[in-house]
Amino acid sequence: MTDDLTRASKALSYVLRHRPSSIGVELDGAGWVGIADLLAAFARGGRPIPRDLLDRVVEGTDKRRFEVDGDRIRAAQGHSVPVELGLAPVTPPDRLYHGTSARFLESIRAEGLRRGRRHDVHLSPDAETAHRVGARRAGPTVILRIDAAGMHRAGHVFYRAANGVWLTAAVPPQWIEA
Ligand code: HQG
Repeated sequence: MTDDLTRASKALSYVLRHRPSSIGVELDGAGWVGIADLLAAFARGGRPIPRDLLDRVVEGTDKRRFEVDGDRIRAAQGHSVPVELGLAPVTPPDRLYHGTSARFLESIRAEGLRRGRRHDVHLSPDAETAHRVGARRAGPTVILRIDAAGMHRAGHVFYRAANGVWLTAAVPPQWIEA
């Protein structure tokens, strides 16, 4: 990504996931805000995002972090503010993956995967994606294989965000295979 795209993507992530109040906008209960209102608020705050740059952020990144519906936008997932994305529970594939740093392993083996400040634990549909997620962290990357079918049979609920990320509330240690 170019610097402009990266900067705009980070600014949009911050506002749409974590701190809408930082530029004085409000999200609705499902995380949506009007695009015109959002861009006006960025401009008022002295960090304007041109509309064509917003469009390139929405369409141009492989992560598909944002969803546009008509004249409104929301983050596809990753919120720390309370939103109800309205995703339907879905049967997961048999295996899902979680990429992380080796330095977290001991704690993860003891406690399972915890959602931290996000709404859910994020899981990847394939090992390559999980590797990319884990490589954001310092230290050697490890890929954990999750028995999603077993979890689902045991009553754990899974959702798939619009960008293909799998979400579930927590992964207790017994479902982590590797
Ligand atoms: C770790 C990015 C110790 C967990 C990515 C992770 C993804 C534990 C970190 C999305 C733990 C949380 C999500 C435990 C979990 N003990 N460490 N019990 N349980 N952890 O960023 O999954 O750029 O909140 O392994 O591509 O890394 O935001 O979650 O390392 O899709 O669009 O605690 O974020 O996308 O880190 O990443 P995060 P994540 P975006």
